[in-house]
Amino acid sequence: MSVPADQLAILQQLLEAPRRVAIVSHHNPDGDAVGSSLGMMHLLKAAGHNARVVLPNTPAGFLDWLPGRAEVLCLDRSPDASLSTIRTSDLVLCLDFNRLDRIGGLEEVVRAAKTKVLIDHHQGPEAFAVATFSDTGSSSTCQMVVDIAKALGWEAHIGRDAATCLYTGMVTDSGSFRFRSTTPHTMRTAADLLERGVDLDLVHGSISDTNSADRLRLLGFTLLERMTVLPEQRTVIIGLGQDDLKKHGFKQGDTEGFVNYGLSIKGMRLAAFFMEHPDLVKISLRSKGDLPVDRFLKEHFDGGGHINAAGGRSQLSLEATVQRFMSLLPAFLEAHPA
Ligand SMILES: [Mn+2]
Repeated sequence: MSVPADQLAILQQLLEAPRRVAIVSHHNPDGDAVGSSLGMMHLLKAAGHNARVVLPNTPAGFLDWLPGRAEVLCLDRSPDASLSTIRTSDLVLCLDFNRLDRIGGLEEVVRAAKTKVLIDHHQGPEAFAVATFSDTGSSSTCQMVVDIAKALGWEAHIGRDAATCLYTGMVTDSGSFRFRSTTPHTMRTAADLLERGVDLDLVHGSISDTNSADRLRLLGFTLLERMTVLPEQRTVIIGLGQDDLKKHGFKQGDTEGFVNYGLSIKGMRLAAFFMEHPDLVKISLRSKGDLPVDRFLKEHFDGGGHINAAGGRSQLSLEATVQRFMSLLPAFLEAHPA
C-alpha cells in the first residue's frame, strides 16, 4: 500500500519524542490482532518508546508462544492494570478493528483517550482517531504495520521478534497466503520478514498442530452429523447447537476454521456455519469469487467483514436462523451468478 503522507506526518509528529503507547485490538483477538499488536510493540520499543499491549479478552492458546505474549495485559485477567495503562498512555494505537464497539470492555476508556491512531484493513472505519490508516486491500493489519514501519524509516527496527509476530498475523489472516487479498506485495513483505530470521517451523507448527482430541472429535461429529450439502446451490451449511458442544467438551476456539471445510468440497462457492451460543446464534460465511457475504450479512444478520469472509448474528433459535438463511439464499445467489 502507499502509506498516506498526511496521516503519516501526524503519526510521525506524535512519536517525535519517547511516548507511553497503549496498543489495543479487538475482542476475541485472532492471529492478526495479536501479531500486529505485538509486532508494533517490538517496533515501538526499538524506536525508544514505552509500549504495552492491552486486549479486551485473553487470546486463544495457539498464540501463547509469540514473542512478548507474556507481557500482554488482558482485561478479563488484569482489569485494573489494563484500564490504567490506557488511561495513563500518551497515545492509543488501535489495530485490526474498524469500530470502537469491537473492543468489548475497553470501549469506554479508549473512547475517552484523547489521542488515538487507527491502523486497520476492515471496511468502513469509524472516525475516532487523529490519524487513520485504512487499507481494505491489505491482506492483514500486520502487512500494514510493516508498510507503515518502513514509511517511518524504521526498517532497522524490524528485528526477529517483530518479524515473527508480523509474519504470523500475515499467515493467519491470509489463510496461509491463499485468500484473494494476497498480492505480490503481500509475498514480498512476507519474504522480507523471513529474511529477518523468522522460524517457519515454529510459526506453522504452533498455529497448525494445536488440536485437542476433543476438538478433532467435535470436527468429526460436525462433518458427519451436522453438515448439509446443497449441490444445486453450491452451498454447504453447518449448524451446531449447545448440546452438541457440551457433549464434546467444547472450549473457546474449538470450532475455529470449521466453516472452511464446507468450501473445501469441490464445486462449492458458499459455506455457512451457524453456532448456538447461550444468548444468540453466531453466523460465519465464506465464499469464493464475487459472492459478497459481507453485504449479505450486513443486510440481514447484523454483520459484516470482507467480501469472502464475514460474520453475523441472530436472536432467533438455531433452527429459525437456519430457516431464515435458507429463505434468503436463492435471491442472494441469483443476484450474484457465478
Ligand atoms: Mn485482520
